Amino acid sequence: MNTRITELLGIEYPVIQGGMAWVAEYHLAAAVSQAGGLGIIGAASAPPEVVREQVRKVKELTDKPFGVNVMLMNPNAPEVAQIVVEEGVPVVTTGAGNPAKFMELWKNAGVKVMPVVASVAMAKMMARAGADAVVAEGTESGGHIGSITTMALVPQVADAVDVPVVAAGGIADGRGMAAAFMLGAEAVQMGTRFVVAKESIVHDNYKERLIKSKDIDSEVTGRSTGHPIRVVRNKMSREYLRMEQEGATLEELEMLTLGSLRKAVVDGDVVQGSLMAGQIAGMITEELTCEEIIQGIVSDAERLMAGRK
Ligand code: TUI
Repeated sequence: MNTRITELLGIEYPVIQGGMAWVAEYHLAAAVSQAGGLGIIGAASAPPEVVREQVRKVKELTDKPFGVNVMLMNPNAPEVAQIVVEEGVPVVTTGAGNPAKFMELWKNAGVKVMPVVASVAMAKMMARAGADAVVAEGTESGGHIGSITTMALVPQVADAVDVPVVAAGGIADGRGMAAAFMLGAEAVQMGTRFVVAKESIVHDNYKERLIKSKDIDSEVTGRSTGHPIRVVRNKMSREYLRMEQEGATLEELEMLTLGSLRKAVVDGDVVQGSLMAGQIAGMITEELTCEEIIQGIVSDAERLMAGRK
């Protein structure tokens, strides 16, 4: 399973953990990196100094490569971008926007940059701007999503750029990983699978809700606002969709969701909290360690790709 991505990042297995808001903190990132994948701290909307602390804690737990995801809708993104350089973070992924204005800073510092993209146009733009790889994220993913499926997006991105492509969205096992490789990807990024990892600090109520969820329990809120968010359906998502249909203002909708991800992740409020998760949640049936998840997916994918059942 050596690919241009394992070479680029200096990791053992082509498995990357998504930079999920609230979820992707240092315990999870360190466990994924220790297990041979690439663990990622999700900076999301955290204060910049909290991100610095998180980075330092990962370094205490592992000597292996890790990354930080810079969420570009965060007004503090410029400070986070700078901290990444100051702390010598080896890899950056970006989400929910165009990281062009930070490319020079990161490239000059030797940071490997992998923007998350949801379209061919964005992938091309990022490759031209000097990205080392792109993460092509399909609409099956949890959280903030684009509109193209992983099945359609990954091969079109792979055809359009020369840099290696990481597939994300709807992948949680060896079959998904093998399929992604057939589509032209050289690594996979998984988020939802790692939400339910043993080392994930996510509240047990949230993990249990994902384990119980079925394929059709996935819902997208916020399509009308231009910021679609995929979640597992609950009272909160129903209320949001009702308000959206009734023409609520952006402000009213934001009031409803303010702090809702924290409510779900930290407080375990699966009724009023925002249960961000991908469409693959229905396939997750147990809580495993990051090492078990990575070993399982890689050995299953290798076996399938060798043509054995
Ligand atoms: O970023 C994500 N997923 C996220 S971020 C997040 S935190 C959040 N919480 C509430 C509201 C908004 C965000 C939760 N989940 N995935 C990566 C991703 N990036 N998916 C799609 C995109 C994307 C979209 C548009 C990347 C670039 C882009 O370009 C627009 C432009 O600026 O040209």
